[in-house]
Amino acid sequence: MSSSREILPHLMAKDDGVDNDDDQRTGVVTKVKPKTKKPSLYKVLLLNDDYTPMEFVVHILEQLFNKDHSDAMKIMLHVHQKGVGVCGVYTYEVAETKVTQVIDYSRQNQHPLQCTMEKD
Ligand code: TYC
Repeated sequence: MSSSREILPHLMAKDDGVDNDDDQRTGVVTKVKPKTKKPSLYKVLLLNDDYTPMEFVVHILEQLFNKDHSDAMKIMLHVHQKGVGVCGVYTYEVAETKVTQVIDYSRQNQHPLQCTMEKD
């Protein structure tokens, strides 16, 4: 005698990772682990120097890090006074892209501004 499991497998519950104990025929146990690991995050850091104009740093924070003018000013002044500051936190590849964009854009404009990233 066939069970509905064999005749209508497409109507049976999907495997949602929970072991429903419905493997009685073979004794095989299947347990699928939902894979939802959160990605590591990285801080993008701006470094102070004596030559890059303050307005240029503010411009970078507004254009590349989507800061409003007030936040951009605060971050720029923090870096100016402390030597280093966080301009954003991103996944690895996004952080890497931001660092490259800051350095490339700064060099195109003959400024020595430095930018780096570190694990959050
Ligand atoms: N120290 C620079 C100046 O006095 C301004 C500056 C701020 C430069 C932040 C870099 O990441 C920086 N013109």
